[in-house]
Amino acid sequence: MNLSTAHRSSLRLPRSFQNFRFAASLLGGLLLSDCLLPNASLSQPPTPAATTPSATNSSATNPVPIIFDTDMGNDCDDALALGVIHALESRGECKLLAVTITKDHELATPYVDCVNTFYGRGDIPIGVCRNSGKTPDPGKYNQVSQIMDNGQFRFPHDLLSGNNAPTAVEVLRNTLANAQDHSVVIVQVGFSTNLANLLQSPADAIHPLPGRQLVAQKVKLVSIMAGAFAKIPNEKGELTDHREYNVAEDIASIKKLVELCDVPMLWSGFEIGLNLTYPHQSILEDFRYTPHHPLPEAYIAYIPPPHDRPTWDLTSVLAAIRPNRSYFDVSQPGTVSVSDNALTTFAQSETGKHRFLILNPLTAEKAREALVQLASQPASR
Ligand SMILES: [Ca+2]
Ligand SMILES: [Ca+2]
Repeated sequence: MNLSTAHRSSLRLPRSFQNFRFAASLLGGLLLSDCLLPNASLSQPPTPAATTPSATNSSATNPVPIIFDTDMGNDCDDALALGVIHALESRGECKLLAVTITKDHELATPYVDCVNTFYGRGDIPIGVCRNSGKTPDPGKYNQVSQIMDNGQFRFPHDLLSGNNAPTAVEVLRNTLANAQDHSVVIVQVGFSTNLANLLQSPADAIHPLPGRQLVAQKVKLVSIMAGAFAKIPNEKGELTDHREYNVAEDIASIKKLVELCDVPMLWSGFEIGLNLTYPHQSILEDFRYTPHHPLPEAYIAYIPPPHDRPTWDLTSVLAAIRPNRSYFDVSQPGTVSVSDNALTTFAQSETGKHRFLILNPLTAEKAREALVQLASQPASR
């Protein structure tokens, strides 16, 4: 696949591949066993998430402060992931401080504001990355924000265009400046453009520290959906190295992120969400508490049921906010490196700040059902 065409929408699985996956599942969970062996040869077994020192602790009295950095509009998992964050905030488990966007199209902002407003949090700051040239197409579902019923927006919002939004770096620096030290979890589920720009930002009137030091002081964990840490079946079912979309779209920026980010990073590779699909029955059945809902309408606009979309971005949210619930296993520590052709490689080391998620067949269904219940949880403050 040409990198320039490695768009999430082009990753819609052909029928032959879906049949392969179905056959594989019948053959005793091939995808969950044989295909999920990490590239890295681990000299020690993976550790359950519950014992991960880089994991954040959450409790009802101490919600995790979170920044969500997303390429909203390129795939519907970003929309579901934002819904999961709101559900967890309603449960007192996190607090969404800001959303920053790496999709360079003006309609991503109004859609995010629609979702935030739907959940009763329409004033959450939203920052954008204008003129980056990263996926400047409108995408398949951000137009949901533009739907009118009887002359009114179906999904109320007051940020009408990303052209009027502050830059992501401004929003990120402001948000971190006002946060407690070593408290913030950044969940990055799109390209690394915004975080690379933040890490390279100079001291300014917002905060006297340059970006790299500001992140080191304020951020506790970066939970990132990017890369691949297992071989991925191609359309013929052959296991291959995978150039993951979020990496391939901005290789220079993810290299900068890896180089300059001094805080722990938890990676959800392509194989996690691929093998933990969101059941389309939930899209059809679980959102009926309201006539219109911005999540299923986005999902259906992206790929209508019956299609079980991978949960890529949702997994990075769940693992970050509920680290002690053993939804996933976690690798030993090490360091991820990114090649010039968008491949990610993990090298285990005791001093490494990176870990990656490992899907455990014994807990995968628990993780899937948690994501379904959270994504479809009725909105409440
Ligand atoms: Ca708003
Ligand atoms: Ca995404």
